[in-house]
Amino acid sequence: GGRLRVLVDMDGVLADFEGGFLKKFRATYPEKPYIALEDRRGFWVSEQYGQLGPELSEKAISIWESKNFFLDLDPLPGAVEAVKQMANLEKTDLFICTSPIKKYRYCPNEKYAWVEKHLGQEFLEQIVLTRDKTVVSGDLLIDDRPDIVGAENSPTWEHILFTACHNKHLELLPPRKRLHSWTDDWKAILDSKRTL
Ligand code: BVP
Ligand code: MG
Repeated sequence: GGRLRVLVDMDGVLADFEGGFLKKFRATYPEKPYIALEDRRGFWVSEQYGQLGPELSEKAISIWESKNFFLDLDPLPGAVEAVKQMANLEKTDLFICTSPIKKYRYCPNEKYAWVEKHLGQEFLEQIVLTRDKTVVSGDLLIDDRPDIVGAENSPTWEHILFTACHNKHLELLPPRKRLHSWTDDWKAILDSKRTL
């Protein structure tokens, strides 16, 4: 068989976007209501905060548009170790495939800085920044967003839904699969895509 190409998302898969958001939202707006991670539903934080109060969508957005938001995100448990292991597997090419926000002052730069800080300089070669993951080719895409669509109607990858607070209640239609966390058997998912 040839090489297996695995695309791994960053926010919600390697970096704790939801936890980092909630921590900074509460510190910045201590008087405002917030949504506990247990109560998160739907991919868009901004939409659920908008339902809480009319000004809360904008306030939520201001958090991830701020300097150091993306850089300060903690790695999710086991993520750094898993990605390093994956990158070292034989016949495996790992790419970090991540969508920056459109407010580009800090986010793209900080995503590179985060990868260098937590994974090492050699992983800067593996970064793919795109707002449309369907045009990136790969065998697998590990991503916490349930609905990944774009210009390409038939992406080459199989999407593995990485479990997050906002998607854990969704029931997936077969044959869709989940990776429940980085302690789940990601090697078996990779091996299931390898050819003889
Ligand atoms: O850059 C992150 C934050 C942004 O979407 C990107 C998710 O990237 P992937 O993990 O899919 O690669 N983002 C933006 C909003 C609202 C914008 Br208005 C949001 O509610 N949640 C969110 O993650
Ligand atoms: Mg994500």
